[in-house]
Amino acid sequence: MAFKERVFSGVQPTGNLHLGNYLGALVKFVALQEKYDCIYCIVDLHAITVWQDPAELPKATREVAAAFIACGIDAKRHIVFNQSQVAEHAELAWIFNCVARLGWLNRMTQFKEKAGKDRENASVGLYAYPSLMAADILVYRATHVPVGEDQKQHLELSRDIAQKFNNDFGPSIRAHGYGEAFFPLPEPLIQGPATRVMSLRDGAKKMSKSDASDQSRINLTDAADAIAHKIRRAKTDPDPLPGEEAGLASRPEADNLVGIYAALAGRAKWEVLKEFGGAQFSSFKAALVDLAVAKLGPINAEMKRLMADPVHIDSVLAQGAERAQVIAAETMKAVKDIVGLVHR
Ligand code: AQP
Repeated sequence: MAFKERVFSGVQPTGNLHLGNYLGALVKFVALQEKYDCIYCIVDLHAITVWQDPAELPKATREVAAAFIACGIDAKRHIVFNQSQVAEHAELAWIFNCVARLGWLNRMTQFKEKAGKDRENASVGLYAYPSLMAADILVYRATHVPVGEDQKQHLELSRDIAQKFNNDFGPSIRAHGYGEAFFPLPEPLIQGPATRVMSLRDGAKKMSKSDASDQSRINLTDAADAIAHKIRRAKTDPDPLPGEEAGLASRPEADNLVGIYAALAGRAKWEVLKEFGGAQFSSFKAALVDLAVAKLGPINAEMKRLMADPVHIDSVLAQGAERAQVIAAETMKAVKDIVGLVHR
């Protein structure tokens, strides 16, 4: 069965939105608006799988909404909302908890990383996170999901859940006239530059909101002088930049900075190296500061302007939630028919 093409993706309101989120997700979200119907969600139910200060969470939620809009997402043509306003996400996640297998969730590397050594003390929500993510996507029967490299494994699990639901309930899906398969198998959209932006302090670690060192990331809320300071202090090695991409192979920090430059400039890494091959990091970093400030400065200013009017942001989220819920409610009705749950 051919499914209507639709994009879904989410960002957690866990504070410190950074350059990795921008290049790995937001830039792609904006580009996809031209070709697809898009639903972009601030996944606050995911955020609370680890402790969030209730006094900070609303601000972090509005900050992601402001970043979406400031980067160029059109909340009128597409849908922008926060997850907890559409209860169907949690409802479908429960059904998916009953479809997904323990063995599948046991293999998820993000849980292992986030739970760390104190696994017994991690929340059940953190463990079941991938079921909720599958529900986020599939409650809209979305076909394409733009994400960074780190989310690839979760997306594969979403496909496994969709496939198992379609198989387990196949006769019921057909009996209710929903065709051969009810859920599409969502495709990850991971291609493009900067699918994995690394920490400025350690080229082996991804840039992350939860890194204890603020120097490890460029936040979208950083002012120009903070951006300059962080790039100048970014870890590098003593050699000049190579003239060709192969020369970056065992130099993760250099590779990361060249990758960031290329992604911000909309150029390929080899083109950047053609220009900067042989240069010292001091002059390359100066050029990177200029480029990063030119690209992120206007976004930062627009986010500030939007954040000054939380009532407006809340109304954008409420309108988005209303439109999202129409689609989600229709899916849940069908899912209840298919599973055999009596409903109104
Ligand atoms: N370093 C990164 N490079 C490229 N893409 C990235 N993404 C995150 N980090 C990088 C992508 O950003 C989107 C939103 O991510 P998220 O907020 O939902 O969760 P996350 O992946 O857990 O982000 P963080 O920064 O790593 O948060 P913490 O530290 O809380 O775990 C996703 O599409 C993600 O791929």
